[in-house]
Amino acid sequence: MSKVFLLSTNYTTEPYPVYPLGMAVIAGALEASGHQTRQFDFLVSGKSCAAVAEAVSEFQPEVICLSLRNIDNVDSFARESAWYLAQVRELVELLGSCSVAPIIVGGSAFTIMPEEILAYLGCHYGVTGEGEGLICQLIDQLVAGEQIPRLSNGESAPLTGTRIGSPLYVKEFVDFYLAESGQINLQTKRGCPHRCVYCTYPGIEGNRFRPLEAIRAVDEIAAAQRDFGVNSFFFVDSVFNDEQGHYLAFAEELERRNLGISWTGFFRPQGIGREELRLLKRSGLTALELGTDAASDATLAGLKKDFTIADVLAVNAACVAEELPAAHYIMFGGPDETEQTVREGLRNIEQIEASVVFAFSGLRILSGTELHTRAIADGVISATSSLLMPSYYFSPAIDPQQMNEEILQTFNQRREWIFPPSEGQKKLEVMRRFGFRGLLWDKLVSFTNKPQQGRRH
Ligand code: B12
Ligand code: SF4
Repeated sequence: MSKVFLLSTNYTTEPYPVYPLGMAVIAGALEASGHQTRQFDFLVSGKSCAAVAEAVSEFQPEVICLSLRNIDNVDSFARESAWYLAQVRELVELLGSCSVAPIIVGGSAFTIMPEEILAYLGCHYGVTGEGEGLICQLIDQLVAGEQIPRLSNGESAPLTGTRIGSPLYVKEFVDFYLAESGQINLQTKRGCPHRCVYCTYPGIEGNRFRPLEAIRAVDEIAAAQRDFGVNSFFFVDSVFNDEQGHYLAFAEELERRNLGISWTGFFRPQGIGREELRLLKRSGLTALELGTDAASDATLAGLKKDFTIADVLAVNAACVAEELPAAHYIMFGGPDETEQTVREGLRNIEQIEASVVFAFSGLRILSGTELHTRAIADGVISATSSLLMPSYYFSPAIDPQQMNEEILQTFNQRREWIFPPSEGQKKLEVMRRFGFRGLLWDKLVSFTNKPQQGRRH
């Protein structure tokens, strides 16, 4: 048995604070294999370096595990102002000053650019991908004085079913996130088989859907409800509505158990009709976040989305009919965007009824994606450019400034259309000050004026 200190380095509160689920899963695996853990959440501590130092000095760990969730906030207007790694490097230096324990870093952000991040942060070791299987073995080896590789892949074969770890929640953290965000998070499946050009998710989680057994997933929800009083969840699956229909089996089990919880998640806007939505609603679904991603058929094809605007409008109509608030996330300026597709896209958005639309300008280029290759081919960046600091892809066929002005002109006309992203953040902060908690964007949707929703104010 070894003493392992786990630190969640994430401190951003955009769009709201999110429970450090990656750290919780790693802690769960370590405890299950007999290690003694202490979890520390930098955000919950009030971003206090003194508290980190005190906790490490008091716990005297043999190994330190760092969980790295975000690099930056993927907003081209923010760029370096929302880059989180400098603060994390300071934390690594601090840990080195108060402990001799080796530091292992992992997490979704780490997995995107492991070599560069490991070098920048100055940690001893790094683990990419799913960490709960390998970490226990690595720690045993380290504590036994054996050599381990500087960088390891979490799993040679993706974990399935019962091998996917369960989170070990900490009461103090749950209370903090419930008070700040009104919900905590859970995962019902991993992976995504789609190949959208900009997306890192299949690289982080693998390109196959790997669901938890429905009974086990609902057991975890029931345990969080029983042990911590959680009644509202975000299911963090890359895509909740898998084509195989595991999500429906999960919803049926959730409905059968009648726990009275509410939940939301990320959906792909294709192939969900009113019947599916009715089942999901009975199981507690209160709102959908839709990965619409582009606003015209040409730019959807440019992102390799494999669905069309007609699919998006059909899913949206089903949401409106079932009175389920939906938010569409749409990025302008991606591959094959032209002045014409921007205008066409804005006209298409006007057809999306009774929903929130979050628009983004440019796409963050991340390692291992097809967009990275395309950005080099289109001359947006060079093959040797580092992606550690944010770089954004803008189609060479558009003028980004002119595009932003056009989006702004259209988006200014509706309070539920949000651009630039910082406007959304401001709206959420006002609502938070008024005591609202949860997703918050769903409060911007109204179903009472349905006939007017295609029109401008
Ligand atoms: C769901 C999700 C959201 C939801 C979260 C809802 C909620 N209540 O939790 C929402 C929409 C709110 C959101 C917001 C944001 N997100 Co987000 N999100 C995700 C997503 C899809 C899943 C994250 C998750 O919880 N996974 C489940 C847990 C269990 O997995 P995990 O944390 O990766 O941990 C595993 C491994 O990484 C590893 N591991 C983790 N820690 C450690 C530590 C050690 C030592 C080891 C060995 C291993 C290890 O083992 C764990 C178990 O296998 C990921 C993409 C993805 N598929 O990973 C993006 C992702 C994490 N998000 C990202 C970003 C940028 C953001 C935002 C900054 C965007 C914004 N401007 O709003 C915010 C920040 C939110 C915040 N406050 O931190 C990026 C981060 C990378 C980057 N580009 O910087 C990702 C990777 C997506 C992307 N664009 O590439 N997000
Ligand atoms: S954007 Fe969504 S559907 Fe496409 S690869 Fe990423 S997670 Fe899968």
